[in-house]
Amino acid sequence: MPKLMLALDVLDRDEALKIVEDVKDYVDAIKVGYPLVLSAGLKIVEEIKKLCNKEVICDFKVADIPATNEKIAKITLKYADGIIVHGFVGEDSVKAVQDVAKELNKKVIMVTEMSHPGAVQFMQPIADKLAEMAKKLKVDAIVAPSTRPERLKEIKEIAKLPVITPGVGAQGGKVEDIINILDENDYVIVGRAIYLSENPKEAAKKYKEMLNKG
Ligand code: O7E
Repeated sequence: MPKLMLALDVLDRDEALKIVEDVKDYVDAIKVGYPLVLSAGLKIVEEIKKLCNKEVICDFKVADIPATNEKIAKITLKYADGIIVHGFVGEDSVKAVQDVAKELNKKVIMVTEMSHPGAVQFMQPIADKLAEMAKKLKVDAIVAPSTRPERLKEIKEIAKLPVITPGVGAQGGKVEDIINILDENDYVIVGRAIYLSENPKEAAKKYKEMLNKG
């Protein structure tokens, strides 16, 4: 059964912590990105971890030269359990982050093909190559889309690595369309369908149960 990762893209610290408190029994990991960190500061990661004792991943989709990637990774991984990087910038840029992560025993997760419609324009044509690179570099996991289950399957088969898959819920992806592709090392990311729900706790419970049934 795949795990559930909450994408906590709210803009207010107190709201974020309230949602974490509500859903902590049903989510396995929490992903924070620019919306929350630029609003509340990177220390929000520490606060979330203290509150729920779950893995917290920083989704900064790091995509710079190796020297700059290294700096970003050092600051981020002081707090977070893992960091998300782009692969299209090339092996050296990803390796720079991996070197930092290895020293700190943290995770590096690499994007292959994104979940939004525009990803077919430039990312899809190179996504298989990115999956091969992820395999070669032995990153800890890759990102591939729930909105295109056939691509999720193909990319997972190429990389043979754990997958973190966004697109379920607000972007139209459905648990039943991806559940058979995934295993217990994979994560399904759900954001708005939980945190914008009238009852985030019930929504998280519902997704957790759907993943368990699969
Ligand atoms: O659509 P939602 O609200 O369920 O949120 C999805 C989250 O996953 C959101 O934080 C978005 O930035 C992220 N995401 C995608 O939606 N598509 C992608 O291709 C990649 C990501 C992402 O998180 O990348 C790293 C895992």
